[in-house]
Amino acid sequence: MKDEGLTEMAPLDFGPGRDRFLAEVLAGLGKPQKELPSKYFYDERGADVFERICQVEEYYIPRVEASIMQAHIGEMADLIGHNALLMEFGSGNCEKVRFLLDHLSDPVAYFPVDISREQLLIVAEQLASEYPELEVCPICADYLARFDVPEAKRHPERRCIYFPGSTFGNLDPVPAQRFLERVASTCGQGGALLIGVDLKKDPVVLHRAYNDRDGLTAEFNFNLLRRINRELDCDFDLESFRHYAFYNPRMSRVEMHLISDREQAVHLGGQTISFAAGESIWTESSYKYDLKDFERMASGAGFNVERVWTDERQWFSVQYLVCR
Ligand code: AVI
Repeated sequence: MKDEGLTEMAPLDFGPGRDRFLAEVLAGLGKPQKELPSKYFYDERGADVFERICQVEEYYIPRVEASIMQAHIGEMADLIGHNALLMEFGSGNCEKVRFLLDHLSDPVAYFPVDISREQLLIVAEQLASEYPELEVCPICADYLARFDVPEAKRHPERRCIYFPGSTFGNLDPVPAQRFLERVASTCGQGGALLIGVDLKKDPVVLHRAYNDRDGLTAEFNFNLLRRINRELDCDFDLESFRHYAFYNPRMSRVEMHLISDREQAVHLGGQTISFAAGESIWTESSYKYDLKDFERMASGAGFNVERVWTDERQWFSVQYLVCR
């Protein structure tokens, strides 16, 4: 629901339309191991369920990351410096960036980038009214795809890209490496990346985090099928799939799947897609890193890891990378 009194704000729109959504879903379901792109979780309902996941006790990421931010925000703001242009990838409800903005010295602009058009517009309008001195320019885009970054009205001292929440972990290794290279070219020499990176830990903790008692992660997973049914005229029977998430230690990732309970077929874009009983659709991976592996990747993309902050248990890290 839009807040009254806020002016209508037009995003720069590079977001995928229905045709691309359909093409990507068909391509994923046509593979021997069926898969769906996790970026499509975040329609309005998916974004809302994800916000609720962030409040459950088992899903430690937001809580631990917030504690690291609170403990070290002064140092982070000093490193980012005066007059920065802040861009956020996967800005969601923009909750986290407020804390950062409140501590930065006269940031020139904030560019939130998100694929969820509805949520992006609402929160960008709210932020613009809360920070009247700040240029807020929402960009609707899949941040893995190429898109043009506009110039800020005021000249920034540096571009800093903020990528919290371990969303980086949702990228497979090759796209993850390419993503870091793209970020390095977007922020330019001397520019920075402030990134949340989830770390390897006890698999039991990970299992609980992606199998919460309230069933919110399952609901989040199912919402992808619900969205495909609604937006692409498909006929998935949600009752006949099960949420299945587990930690794969060999690949250092949590895998999320939807398992078909029975042999069945669904119809999409004029095609019939068959499922065997027990067959899975792989919907998401969440990679967990150790500090050395991540540093190697960052360095290969042209970044120096300047600072790493972690919590006492070393469950999560926030890292400040500078582009060489
Ligand atoms: C957004 N991303 C970092 C979350 C994660 O932990 O991979 C998405 C999520 N999937 C299930 N729960 C949360």
